[in-house]
This record gives sequence, C-alpha cells and structure tokens, in this order.
Amino acid sequence: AKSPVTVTVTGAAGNIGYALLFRIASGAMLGPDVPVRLNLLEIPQAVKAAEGTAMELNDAAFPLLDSVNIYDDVNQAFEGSNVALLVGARPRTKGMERADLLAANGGIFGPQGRAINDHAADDVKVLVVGNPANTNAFIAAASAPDVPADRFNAMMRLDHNRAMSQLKEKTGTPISEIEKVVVWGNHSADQHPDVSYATLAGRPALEMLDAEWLSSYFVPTVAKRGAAIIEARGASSAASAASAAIDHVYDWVNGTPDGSWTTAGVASHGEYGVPEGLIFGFPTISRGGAWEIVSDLDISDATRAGIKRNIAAAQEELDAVRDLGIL
Ligand code: NAX
Repeated sequence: AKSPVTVTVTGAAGNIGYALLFRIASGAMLGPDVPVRLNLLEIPQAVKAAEGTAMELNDAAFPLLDSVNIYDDVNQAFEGSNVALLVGARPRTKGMERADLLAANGGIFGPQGRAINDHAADDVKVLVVGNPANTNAFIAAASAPDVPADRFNAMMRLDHNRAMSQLKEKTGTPISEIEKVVVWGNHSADQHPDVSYATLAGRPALEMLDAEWLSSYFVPTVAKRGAAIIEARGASSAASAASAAIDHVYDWVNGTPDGSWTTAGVASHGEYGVPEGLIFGFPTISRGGAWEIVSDLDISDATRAGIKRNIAAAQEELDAVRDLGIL
C-alpha cells in the first residue's frame, strides 16, 4: 500500500470544510489508492466543532483515511503537509472597511505562508480558497520565500465550473463535451469568463451562441453567481466550492486530459501582459504535477480589456496590502 499523503485543511469547521473533508477522505481528491492523513487547522473557538467533524469523518469508516488530527497551532498543522487547502479566512462583516478585511486576512495568510515555508513537505501544493483568494495567495506565497511561487494557487475552478454549467444549461451539451473555457483574472466580480476558444461537442462555441447572450447574460451570471447562491440558499456556496477545490487538486496532481485545459489561479511569468508573480486565472494544463499556462492564444480586444481590468483590480488590492505594511 502507498504511504499516506498529508493534507492540511484550514477553516476545517466551516461550511466549505464540512463538504470538502469527506470527499478528500473518500479518495476523490488524490485518487482511489492514496491514503490520506488529515490535519485540520482551526481557531481555538472552533476547535470543538472541528472535533465533531473529525468524529464524523472517523465514523464514515473511509478505508483511505489514515488519521485526523486537529490543531490551533499553525506550525503543527502544516508539519509535513503535501497538500494544503487554505479555506479559513476572515469574512467581511457588516460595516467592515476593505482595509480592515485585507488587514485581517493578511494576519492569517502571512503567518500560514511562513508556517508552510518552515514546516511543509518539499513537494507541498497550496490552494487558497479563502477570499480575497488571489490576494491571499499572493500574501502566502510572498511569506514563503523557500517554496517555489508556482506551488501557491488561488481557486478559480468554481468560476470555471459555473461557466461550464451555464453553457450546458443553454445548449444541452454534456459537461464532458465542453472544452477550453477559461475565466481570466480574479475570483471577484471583475473576472472575465471567456468562451472564445471553447468547443461544445467539438463545435466552436462562438458559432452556437449569440454575442448578446454572452455579454448580457453569460458573463454577468457567471461573475455574480456567488451572490445568486447566497440569495437563494441564505448561505454562500459551500458544496460547489468544495467540489471545485477537489477538481483543482485532482487535476494538479493527476494532470488535465489531453487536448483540453482548465482554469487555475497561478503565478504569472508575464503571460498576456500580466505582471510576474500575480496569481491570476489563466487557461492552464497540468503535466507531471505542475501547471503550464497556455500562453499562445490569439486574444480578442474584449479579452484583452478583461485581463487589464483584472490586473488593475489585483494591483489595487496589493497596493492596499502594502500600505498596511503586510507585504
Ligand atoms: P465559514 O465562515 O463557514 O468557515 C470559515 C472557517 O474558517 C471558520 O470555521 C473559522 O473559524 C475558520 N477560520 C477563520 N480564521 C482562521 C484561521 N486563522 N485559521 C484557521 N481557521 C480559521 O466560511 P466558508 O463558507 O467555509 O468559506 C470559507 C472561505 O471561502 C471564505 O473566505 C469564502 O469567502 C471563500 N470562498 C471562496 C470561493 C472561491 O471560489 N475561491 C468560493 C466559495 C467561498 O465564498
């Protein structure tokens, strides 16, 4: 039997954590033959709730679940981590200024980045889910100078999956036959969902969809889906977010199917004019446990404008973080 992979999940007692942990333990994230050791990180007030989740994880009697350990100490939680899912974040509460939100999250993702730097396994892969995900991922990466920047990702996969879901609903194309969708930029309302290269059952999506539907329905529906879920459920996306995190890590570890790509928030090397180091949603292929950005697309003026808008939004957020002395 293979030896267990250590997976650290922060915010383990939260809503996404509750949907995520059971799928990791079932083997959906790393594969049906990979045992997992789960390290859960929570704040002290939520440790008891995390213990309840751990009891349920054990009671599910997953054959692949080696052990569950709960920590409120960041260094212990990342000891030997091969995969780290940074889900816990400070939510924006009523009346909270953006600077306060960024400061609170800088106070979480800076120390977590340092702890990953000092304690995680050499092959650690980090996926940041907690919002603002792209900025939090940048802060964590900047706090981990010994870990290659390409090991810090921000989750854009939920946006990607939401885009596929809209295309399926509109055209009836099965998800398995929708290819080459991309959501450029940030996990925020600025994002740029793009079907310019997409195919639906092998046919170019642009031949099947009218421009008016794309710009006035598809793009805003994908970008504002999080708010629509809150409106309908009275709570933010949790199971779909967990599912997207599973998809992201599965593809990162196991590779993307030949001839297609997905969207991942990965560090730029300057592709499409995105400043080096920004963690940005790109079309990405995974090979041998690493992401490659698809860098040779001929992009339209609308896509170029969408990319620019996202660069500006990301840089503005990072400037605010620098003004706070976090970076
Ligand atoms: P919850 O509020 O249900 O859970 C968050 C958990 O994190 C809580 O249990 C809290 O105690 C814990 N936590 C807070 N600070 C921590 C710290 N320093 N160390 C460890 N744990 C800590 O939120 P949930 O619905 O699970 O969402 C989690 C995050 O995901 C939020 O920031 C949310 O905005 C973000 N999302 C990101 C998405 C994406 O696509 N990138 C989509 C879904 C979601 O909105």
